[in-house]
Amino acid sequence: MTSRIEEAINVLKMNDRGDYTVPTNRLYPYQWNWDSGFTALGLWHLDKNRAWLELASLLNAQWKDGMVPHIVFRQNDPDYFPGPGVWQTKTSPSTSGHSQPPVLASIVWEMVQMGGLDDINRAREIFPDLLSYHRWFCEARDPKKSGVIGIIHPWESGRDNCPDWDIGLAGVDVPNNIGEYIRRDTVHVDSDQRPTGYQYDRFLTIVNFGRKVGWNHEIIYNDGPFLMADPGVQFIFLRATKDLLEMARHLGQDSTLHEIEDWVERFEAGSEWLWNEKVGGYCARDLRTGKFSNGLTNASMLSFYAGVGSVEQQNKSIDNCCRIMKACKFAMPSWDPQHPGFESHRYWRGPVWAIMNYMIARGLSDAGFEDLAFRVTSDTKLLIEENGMAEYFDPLIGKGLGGMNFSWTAAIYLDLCRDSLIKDSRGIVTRARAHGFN
Ligand code: 9WN
Repeated sequence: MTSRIEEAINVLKMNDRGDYTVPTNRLYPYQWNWDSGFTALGLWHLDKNRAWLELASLLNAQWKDGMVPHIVFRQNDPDYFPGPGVWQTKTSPSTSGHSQPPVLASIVWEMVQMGGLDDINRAREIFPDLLSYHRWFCEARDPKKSGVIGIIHPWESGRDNCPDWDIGLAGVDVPNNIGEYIRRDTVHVDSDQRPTGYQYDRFLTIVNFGRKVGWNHEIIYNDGPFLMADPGVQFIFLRATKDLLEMARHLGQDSTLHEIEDWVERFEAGSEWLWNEKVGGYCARDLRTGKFSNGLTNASMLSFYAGVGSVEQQNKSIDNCCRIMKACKFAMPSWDPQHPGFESHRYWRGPVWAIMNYMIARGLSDAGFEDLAFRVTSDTKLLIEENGMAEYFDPLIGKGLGGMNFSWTAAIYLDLCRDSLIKDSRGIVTRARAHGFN
């Protein structure tokens, strides 16, 4: 029987497309932004060059204004909808028109901390690209300098159909002529594990708006159909900015320090706007109406990862974290299981995601909640060991859901097992070589 470690290595090899990795075959046949970030972390344990190549190929698709798009289309693949013909960004390579949670700087900093001189040199090469990516977020996603990032599409959150977006999506007017389109995702995965038709109509309406205004992000931010603050993107961005600052110091990028320090201060202060006292945690909020989403998610639990919150706020979040963990066999569900709208198997409305758990556990551990961090990490390992490299997992029964042979699940598993990878005298993972990594 192949071990889960061997299976994880094999999954990364199967999904390898040369200089980038697809999330999984057929369901997601392109390169996704935060998927590539986490995948690079897993690859780093197997083949450092290949890991840096993963990031370089993603940054190769960076827009002139600094945005790193959420999907890079290197060919037209009928297995995925909506493809390049719908987005029409007129970029080379062809991409989608908005971004995704900016985990890149945190991943790079992690690789530098684990690595040696070569990793420092690689990080130095891409540092300017990471800096301009963060600058883009500050300018295009917080033009009023409020310290709150606004996302213009639920896809930008990476948590596509979370109940967080229900209030924002309710305000999206779907034109009668939205037209017939054929979804491809439900050909590959059971429709009860995927977003609904109601949500897809609205997802496409927002994309159509972006296309019509030539992906001008000033217009999209001011007049687009959807603008919400997301604790996920807010906290991931804040943590990544702190990591970028550490990296800037480490690499001697002194001229950038003031600018990055200002961003840290601005987004730490702005995060307060997401605190929902009624719920006792950080929640999504509509930027135009100020209306809160009233449930907690796995993104709410990233406040520790970003290092925000007073002692009182932290205590309230921890109480909720413990309550939610008690209600589930496996931490951390993507929506509060004791709240209406929880669906244990539908995408971001209940299931557990290994990448979210990776960040949550880091944050809890950084804040000194080691026992809770341990629970999140050991649940992640157990889920994968019992169910394989699934895209996401049912928090009540553990069943693997969505796409199988999933790159970021494999990558997180390898990172969790980093101390048990058997290496040869040159430090190369023995099983990885058999799969063509070196
Ligand atoms: C839309 C690739 C991506 C992830 C997202 C996840 C899902 C796409 C989709 O798959 O989104 O971007 O078509 O469902 O929600 O987080 O990056 O794995």
